[in-house]
Amino acid sequence: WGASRDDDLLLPYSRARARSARDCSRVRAGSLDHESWPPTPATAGTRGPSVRTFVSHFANRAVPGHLTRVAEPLRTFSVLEPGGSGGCASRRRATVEETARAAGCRVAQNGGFFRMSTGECLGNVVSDGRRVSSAGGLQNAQFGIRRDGTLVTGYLSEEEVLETENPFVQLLSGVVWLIRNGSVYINESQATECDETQETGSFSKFVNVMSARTAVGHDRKGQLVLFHADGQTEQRGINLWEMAEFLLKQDVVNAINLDGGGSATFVLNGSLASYPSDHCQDNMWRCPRHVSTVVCVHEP
Ligand code: M6P
Repeated sequence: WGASRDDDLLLPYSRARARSARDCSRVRAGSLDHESWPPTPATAGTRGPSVRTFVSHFANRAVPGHLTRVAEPLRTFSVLEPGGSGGCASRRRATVEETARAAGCRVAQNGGFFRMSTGECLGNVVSDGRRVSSAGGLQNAQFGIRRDGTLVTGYLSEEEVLETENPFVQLLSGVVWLIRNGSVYINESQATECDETQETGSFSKFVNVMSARTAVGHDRKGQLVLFHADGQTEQRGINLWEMAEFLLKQDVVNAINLDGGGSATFVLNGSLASYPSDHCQDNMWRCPRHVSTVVCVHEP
């Protein structure tokens, strides 16, 4: 997006100011709407991630995917830069397999949005305590973990992202806060989020089109939840409403939509375990896209 956007800052942010649809101004200071879920004490015998493979029906279409729950996300969940540390600064793009193998992830999926043309990481990225990309207060759905294990979902001003008392140790940005406090929050997201972070088309198309999808959130037990569904934009897969309904049935309380389409990739123990829709150079085959950040579940 254009650099001139930086000039129309809301300083200081005033809640009284009506926000227009597709508001892509940046909010530096103050407090934006988000939900905080207190850390759940580790239970004895908690093991690694539980991965469920599904083929579920969405309006009579059979769609395959995975649902992963992580009991101790503070110790076992990381947001990774593409190809490892320094990847955002150098606008690197890597397959999820490359990034996940190097980091020893048991489960990994593609994460945040990026500029397809430049590889630029979009939005906030805090990876193992290092802040490597900034949304600058752009209103898009965020998901993060604070140092004490608090799970945070929703909108954050720049000031809130930089807070030092209980800082974010992991943070990434999506587009559309799918579920807020147990209710679908798509209409509200569509009215208030910046849609320049996605390149699928109009905001309405982005929400409603059938495609491969991924999401991150947490359930009522405080477990981190990763969702992935295979698809192909306009041909196979699910829309954001269907993903949100599925997650609600899985007891998910807060969740945000991450990058989908040809970027949607699920990797289990370093190997591709999804059917990506991106085409290889030879159009007959499908290849996992070189993407930006990765969400990774690893050993403590
Ligand atoms: C490009 C190619 C295709 C891909 C299409 C849609 O044309 O990369 O292989 O299928 O984009 O990609 P997406 O679903 O991510 O928008």
